[in-house]
Amino acid sequence: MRLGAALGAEVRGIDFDHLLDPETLDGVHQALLDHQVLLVKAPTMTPDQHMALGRQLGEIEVHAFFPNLGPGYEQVSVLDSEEGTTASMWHTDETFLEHPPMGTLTHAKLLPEVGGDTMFASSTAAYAALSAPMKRYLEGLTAVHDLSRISELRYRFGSASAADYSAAVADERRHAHPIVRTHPETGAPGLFVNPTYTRHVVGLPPDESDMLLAYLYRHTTKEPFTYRHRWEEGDLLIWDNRATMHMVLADFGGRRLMYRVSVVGTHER
Ligand SMILES: O=C(O)CCC(=O)C(=O)O
Repeated sequence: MRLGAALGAEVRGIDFDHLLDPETLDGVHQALLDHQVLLVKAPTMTPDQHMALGRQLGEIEVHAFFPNLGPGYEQVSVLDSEEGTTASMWHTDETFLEHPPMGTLTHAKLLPEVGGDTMFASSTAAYAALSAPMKRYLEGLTAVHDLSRISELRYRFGSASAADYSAAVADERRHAHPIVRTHPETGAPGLFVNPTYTRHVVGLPPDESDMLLAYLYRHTTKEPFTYRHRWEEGDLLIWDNRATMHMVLADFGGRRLMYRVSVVGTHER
């Protein structure tokens, strides 16, 4: 069942007590390519089952900086609003890596009474809607994605020190990616920049780079390219990290606790 016009669909009939049989796995994989964000109702799914499902889609990673469930469960990251971990700015996961994850599976454990929805945007739908001259302009441009951008923003807003920011820059966790990337499986071109990690467009002066990136963010997050997920506890969302951006709406008060597993991406083009 489709959830949004541009992206999002619900998949039913997954039995978490068993590994997916090859036919069901192919179906889930194809649905992910077709719809970019999948909802699976998984109220009883355990962290072991969460990891097992991730492993059926590929190798699962230990996230670069999120805390995790600890020994034996390092690949299950914990996003707990009470620990200050709420990803409330548009991003594609870990794009500062040479090979960002191909997808992420996020499970809602505890939700606030109201709010805390997650927004998704389809970067392939956004690219398709650009004018031909803009598509030509973007061809061949690359942008640097840098983990230290988070510290820079925190520094600007007063929640990180200059020393923290400098240390993050010195860490050199960055990578340049084409602004338009071809999806390795569907062949669809998509915009591949995001305000959390993308620092600048290579070869452009700062004001041109800022202007271009600001335009691309505004364009990609236009309503027709988005899907808003209103979570229920036990929801599992699987997103294609090669074709989407997402952000949590920080419009909630109570605790919001999510477990997440990311699948390593190795087939970028
Ligand atoms: O908590 C969510 O809904 C999304 C989490 C997120 O942004 C992430 O896992 O990268």
